[in-house]
Amino acid sequence: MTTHDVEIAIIGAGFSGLGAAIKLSQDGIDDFVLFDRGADFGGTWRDNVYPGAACDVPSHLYSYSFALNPDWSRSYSHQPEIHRYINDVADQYGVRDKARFGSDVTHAEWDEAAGHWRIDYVRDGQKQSITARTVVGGIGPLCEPNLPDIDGIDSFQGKIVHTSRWDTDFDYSGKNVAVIGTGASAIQVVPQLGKVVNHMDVYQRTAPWIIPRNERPYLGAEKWAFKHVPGLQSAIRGTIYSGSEFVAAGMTYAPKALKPVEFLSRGNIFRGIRDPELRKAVTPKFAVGCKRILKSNDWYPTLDQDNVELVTDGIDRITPTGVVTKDGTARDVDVLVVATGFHVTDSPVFDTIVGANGQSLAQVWAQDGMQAYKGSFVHGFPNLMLLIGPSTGLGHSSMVYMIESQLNYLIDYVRKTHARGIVRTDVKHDVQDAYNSGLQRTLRNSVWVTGGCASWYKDHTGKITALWPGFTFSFRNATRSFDLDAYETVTAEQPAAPAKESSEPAIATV
Ligand code: N01
Repeated sequence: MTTHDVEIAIIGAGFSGLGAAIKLSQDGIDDFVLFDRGADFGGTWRDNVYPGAACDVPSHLYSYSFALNPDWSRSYSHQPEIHRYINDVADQYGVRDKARFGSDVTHAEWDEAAGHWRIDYVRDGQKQSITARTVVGGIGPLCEPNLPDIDGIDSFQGKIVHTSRWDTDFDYSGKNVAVIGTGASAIQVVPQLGKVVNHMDVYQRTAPWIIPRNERPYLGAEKWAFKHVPGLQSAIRGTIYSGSEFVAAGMTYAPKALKPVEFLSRGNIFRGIRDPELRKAVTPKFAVGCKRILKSNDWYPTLDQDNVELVTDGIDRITPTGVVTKDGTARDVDVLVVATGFHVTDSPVFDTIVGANGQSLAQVWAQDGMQAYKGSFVHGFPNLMLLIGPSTGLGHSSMVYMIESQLNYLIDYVRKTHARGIVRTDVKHDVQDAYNSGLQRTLRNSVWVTGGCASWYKDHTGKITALWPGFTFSFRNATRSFDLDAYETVTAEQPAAPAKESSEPAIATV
């Protein structure tokens, strides 16, 4: 009989880790802890505090189905409100005392002899360890900042800041600033900086497609209705969800159907920029949808401001005082804002999770790329379930929907393994391979493969392994129940105490 300190250890207190904690406690599982290096719940919505940080999925869809929020103040929520919402939900469901904040998990390794995971973490400068039968990885793909490998970047003597590690104490007003990157983070921070800085150079490597953002504050009457009219919020949510699924179909099966999105974006450029040369410079050269479609009303007008210069010549190197482009032009600045995204398919976290044969996720994925079964389980890593793992990302809809789908799978995994006394679960290699081959077949004609762009959706093999192709309700169906047949299982000699088993999914709504 093996022992362990806790039944389940959750790593990460963002939307996915918190969702796991809530669903486990609702299902009567109390023997779990949740680790996070931060000070409260929120994950990426706690860490990304740059000015203008906001969600580009409408508020009513970007929330848990089991904790709808009638108090959203705007049609698209901004970071402080989402961060507050996540913490309110944690309190509402009484799971805050399960969290060990300020705990940086440095290593997690499966101990075959003991039949559990050993998790090492640092808290208050002290190294500590805990063992758990199951690990739930709610680490999130957008947590490890990607610092660009640009010659001389370490020599820069001014202020350097990554968007996801924003220094809120620093005064940016009146400064000369360079921003590297024109992705989702940059298009939000640049318009805010443009209001206060003396001058700003925006270094664009690839122009993104950007459509208008129909954001507005909700009227008092609307908020009253969200609260008091039964079903209204769910109906709005369902409408937004269904509209997004059409975009999914276009991206996956018929990229030409996305032409109207391109027209919207071209209109956005035309309205926002007067100079024909600048219009040309910001017009993308790849198929719309291949990279994330961005939403902004103030990005183009900001680039058109007199104190802003769009630089497209390509960065050659960074010097102690500024940036030199490939044409030899040097532009000195006080501040370097690095808006260059995250390590998604090459996260350093992958080095720290070690499976049954002593190999880390990074080592296992080095060969054939980032792969899991249903974005959740990886062969050779028993009793480890990833939330928002490989092939679960979206370019068009709410990740919270995908997370809730995986929470169904998690709860059914826990119920079935407990009911049968199963102590070790490892997805079959051939099942995982077949699943991923199927995904790659679905992706063949998608815009992400045919659209002519480089994106963080691809891993080092060139395959799209960060995205879920197709409709999200297919993923919901695939994760509705835990398919034990896909797994090699080991049962304890003494079956564990029976837990309730049900054919009903834990959550089922949009
Ligand atoms: O990062 P990105 P992000 N030299 O990887 C450029 C989510 N998010 O932080 O396109 C010069 O998209 C790079 O250029 P290129 C959302 O899922 C959501 O902006 O590779 N430039 C690109 O322009 C999003 O997709 C919200 O040629 C370099 C930029 O840096 C994800 O987070 C808000 C470079 C990186 O763009 C990441 O967004 C914010 C180099 N060496 C973020 N390296 C919502 O609204 C990179 N770049 C929900």
